[in-house]
Amino acid sequence: MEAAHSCRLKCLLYGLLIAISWLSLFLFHFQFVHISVVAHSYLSSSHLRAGPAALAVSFVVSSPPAPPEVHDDDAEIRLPPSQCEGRRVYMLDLPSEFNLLKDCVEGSPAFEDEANACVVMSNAGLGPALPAVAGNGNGTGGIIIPKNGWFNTNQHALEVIFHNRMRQYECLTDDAAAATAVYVPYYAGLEMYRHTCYSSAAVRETPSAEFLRWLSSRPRWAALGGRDHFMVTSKTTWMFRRAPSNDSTTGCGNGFLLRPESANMTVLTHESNMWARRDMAVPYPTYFHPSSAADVAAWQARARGTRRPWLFAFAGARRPSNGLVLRGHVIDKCVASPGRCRMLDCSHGLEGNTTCRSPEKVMALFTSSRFCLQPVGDSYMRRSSIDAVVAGCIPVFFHEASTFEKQYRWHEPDNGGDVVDARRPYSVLIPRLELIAGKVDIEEVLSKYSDEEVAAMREEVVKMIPRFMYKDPRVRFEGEMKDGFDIAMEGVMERTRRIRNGEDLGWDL
Ligand SMILES: *[C@@H]1O[C@H](CO)[C@@H](O)[C@H](O)[C@H]1NC(C)=O
Ligand SMILES: *[C@@H]1O[C@H](CO)[C@@H](O)[C@H](O)[C@H]1NC(C)=O
Ligand SMILES: *[C@@H]1O[C@H](CO)[C@@H](O)[C@H](O)[C@H]1NC(C)=O
Ligand SMILES: CC(=O)N[C@H]1CO[C@H](CO)[C@@H](O)[C@@H]1O
Repeated sequence: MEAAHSCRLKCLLYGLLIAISWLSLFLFHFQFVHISVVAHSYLSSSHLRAGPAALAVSFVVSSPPAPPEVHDDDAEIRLPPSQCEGRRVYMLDLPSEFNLLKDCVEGSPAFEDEANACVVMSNAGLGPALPAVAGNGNGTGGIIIPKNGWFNTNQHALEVIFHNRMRQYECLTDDAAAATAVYVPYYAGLEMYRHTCYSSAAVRETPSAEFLRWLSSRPRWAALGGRDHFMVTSKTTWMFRRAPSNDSTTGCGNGFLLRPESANMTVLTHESNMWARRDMAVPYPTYFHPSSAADVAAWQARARGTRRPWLFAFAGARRPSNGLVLRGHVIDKCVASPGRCRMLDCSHGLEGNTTCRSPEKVMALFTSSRFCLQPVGDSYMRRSSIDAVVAGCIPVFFHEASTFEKQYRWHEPDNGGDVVDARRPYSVLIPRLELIAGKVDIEEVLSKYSDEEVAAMREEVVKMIPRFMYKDPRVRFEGEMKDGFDIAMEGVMERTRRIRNGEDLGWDL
């Protein structure tokens, strides 16, 4: 990790520069949006000690994550042929040069450093298991982290978790021709970690471009030009939309989603561009990965019953950028209401302060608050919104593009539509411009909800928990319950069936 240390200061400075250059790169006519390398909800909410820049380095120094401990011996989990009609998936076998986890072997030096990607992606992508924690954040007992099913999961781990779930998918087939869809287990997000920024276009573009060239030369691709292929990337859409022709070394990300091969595939990301979609967003992984429906029900009961002394809460950092005055505003409001708002201030959290990387602290705060504020950060959607759902804390959004209706269209329980009210049954939308202009006040808006209304909204949130979490991919789940993976697969299969029927599907389904 020597390189990580020497890089730290430089990387921070570069980070600032890049944040600024991204602003100009992606200055949409619609809205400001600040997209930086640091696509982290709590600045460095993950347990990557030295922050995202160091993760990039750790991928270079000692390479990526373990081929998951899941085995594929599960004839018994396969459904009878009739139930797999129209749902069969062929999982591509990638040559080892495209396996980004191939050097992560348990016992290797890569496993010694807690901040290393191999550890981050351990337990089939769930990360290290969390020990049970008692207390409810307000010193009155209860449980913050139950003893089963909780992990320090990195927010960029979904491509690994998803791959492991696919290994257990009940309608896998070895017969490529018989498959409705083809799953491409390539980790485009992990690949990007190795050179997110600072490097030339060639360095950033070449690996994934080579992968796509290989992929589109497979015999199975030819049938539909890849339009029955799907893959998962653990990043926002913005990181994959850099013009591939741009050889500047100052930018970040790559042009993965702009390539013709990706344009044909169904690509899942964590945030799509609601004004010009090329992909489908699916929820970030949170810390809860249960192995039975009973675990989920027990946690839901806990989320319903917990005492919530705080009216609202916020976990995050101030941002230096002028574009993010909203952040500062939200923090000021919270600080100004000490009896009603509580926050995890991550402003000093980039180096050496673990406050914001602690799942215990985040869950303690969110399970003792009624509303959880989710102002725009590096991009519109924050992993924190998913943590809020799991904690039974009603999310408060400040921009339409942050809402589940606009982002998680498959997972959102009502399947959205295009109408966004100022008041939803399970979330609150406070338009940021009115807030910044001083026309509305957060505390005033939230205080107006009666206890009964809050309880009713919270009940909706609690009912959504299964859809917004991912089961433990290493075990066979006990009981019936659809999780984020199951919902995503239903969406992928439905979409692929329609494509195969000749429908010319865009992304605005
Ligand atoms: C994308 O799909 C179209 C329609 O099937 C096909 O003509 C085109 O060649 C495909 N693109 C690639 C890069 O395979
Ligand atoms: C190339 O990228 C840089 C930095 O991201 C940006 O400033 C510049 O405008 C881009 N040029 C083109 C032609 O897109
Ligand atoms: C960590 O951050 C918290 C909250 O901002 C602050 O109170 C604390 O002093 C910081 N600790 C260290 C060691 O920097
Ligand atoms: C330690 C602490 O923050 N205790 C608070 C728990 O909640 C009660 C009632 O809402 C407050 O009065 C305490 O100060």
